[in-house]
Amino acid sequence: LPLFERLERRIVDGEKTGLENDLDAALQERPALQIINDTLLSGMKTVGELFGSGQMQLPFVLQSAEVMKTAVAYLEPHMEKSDADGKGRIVLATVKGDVHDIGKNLVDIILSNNGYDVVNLGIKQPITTILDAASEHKADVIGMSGLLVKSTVIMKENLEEMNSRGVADSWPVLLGGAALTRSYVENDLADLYAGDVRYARDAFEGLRL
Ligand code: B1M
Repeated sequence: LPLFERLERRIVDGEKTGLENDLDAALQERPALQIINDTLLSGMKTVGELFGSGQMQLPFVLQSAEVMKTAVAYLEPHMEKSDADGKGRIVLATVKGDVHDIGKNLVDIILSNNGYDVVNLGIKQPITTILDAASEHKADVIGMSGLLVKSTVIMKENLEEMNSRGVADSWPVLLGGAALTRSYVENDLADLYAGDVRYARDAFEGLRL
């Protein structure tokens, strides 16, 4: 297969052997971010489709995710970084009950490389931990990621909890993850919290917001 098709295939097949050589070759032709966005994410999309339609079993999805993570970690040092720092601090977490972290970690990389200070709490984080961290680190924004449909319910509960704690003036909220839609966030979630609640379709929209 040609290089970029082969790279995409590596994600789908969960094939790590020779990955770094292919990434080195790809870096000669395209910027790191473009490789992630156009090639690697396209492979993850296929994985999601195969899994969703029952053509791929969970252990293989896990292998694909591992290759994706290895590839992103390998490409990270090659990404463009802005010199500006101290633009603000975000506490970022995948919500309670949800283990998906590839998208969240991409958001971390994109924001960190563009001058934001990111406190990445990891996966399965209850709202109490998120709020404690936001206080402790004097965060400017709270970011929550979730990919499961049930995570959208958790986000709803989290916003209600935040509202009842009266923290709306302290933290605007950025929400993202494949289970969310813009209309769900804007129509069903935003009114639950007196502070600002925004939906980001991808890491770049997160950066812009
Ligand atoms: Co899971 N999984 N998974 N999974 N998995 C999905 C989400 C699913 C849609 C697959 C499917 O059925 N087609 C489905 C959810 C269905 C639903 O809820 N209705 C699903 C399921 C069912 C499950 C399990 C329940 C399976 C099981 O155990 N039977 C289980 C859940 C366990 C749990 O969480 N409690 C599970 C487990 C796993 C693995 C561990 C095997 C693995 C995750 C590994 C990891 O993350 N470390 C995995 C994977 C890889 C997927 C798919 C295939 C790919 C997800 C991914 O990494 N995409 C996924 C299919 C899909 O999403 N369509 C699927 C690439 C990533 C870059 O995209 O995270 O969306 P994403 O991030 C994007 C944007 O959404 C946005 O920016 C990123 C791009 O720039 N974004 C933000 C994300 N967070 C943001 C935050 C922001 C801003 C933007 O600001 C704060």
